[in-house]
Amino acid sequence: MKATLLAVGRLAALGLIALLAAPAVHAQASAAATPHAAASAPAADAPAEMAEPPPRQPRYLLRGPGGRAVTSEDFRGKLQIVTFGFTTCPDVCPTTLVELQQLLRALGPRAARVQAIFVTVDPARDTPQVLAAYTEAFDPRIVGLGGPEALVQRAAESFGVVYRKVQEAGAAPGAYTMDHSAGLYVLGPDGLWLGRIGYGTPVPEIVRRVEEYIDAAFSRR
Ligand SMILES: [Cu+2]
Repeated sequence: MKATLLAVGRLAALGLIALLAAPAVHAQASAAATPHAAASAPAADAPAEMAEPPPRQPRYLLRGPGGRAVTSEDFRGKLQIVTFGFTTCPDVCPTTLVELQQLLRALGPRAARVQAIFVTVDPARDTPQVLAAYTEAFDPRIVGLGGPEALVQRAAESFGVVYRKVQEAGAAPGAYTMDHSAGLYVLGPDGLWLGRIGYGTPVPEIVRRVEEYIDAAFSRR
């Protein structure tokens, strides 16, 4: 075991040396281009990370079941697990909602600590009734929120979520689909941003992360 680790260590060291040596060779070949490449290489990761800066406190005012107004303040004291999508989404949204369903089941009684929220980015078609029927089919504890387009747009911006209508030329007015940011956005019981769980995260990992958030938020109460 130790010998293996040592061997791996040596290999890693050799790899590191090779990496360190490589830019030197480049520097000799093209002195002008290398400082540029060296400067942009570490920075290349940064903009991707910064593309969706986590807002400190996402806020929304939307329409919930029955058309009543629902705001980000209404779930104070609970962890909010929010996802954006639309009910006629062929794959990403149904997958995400099945994950929410499995998360709520796995949490058992601790599910009372969280509020799962599905925000439609297609409020024209996803009326409160359509939304309620959709979310209830996965788990009655998932609340569907929508509302006038302007409010949905503002809510999405608040979370750093982007979406757009995709319609083929010549298609009927109602024949369109939506592109949208996927994943679960987690807010603490104080409404502050806690993190994002990326789309495709295995359910056990989602459960583990949410349990960590619950522990951190409620252990000292
Ligand atoms: Cu979707």
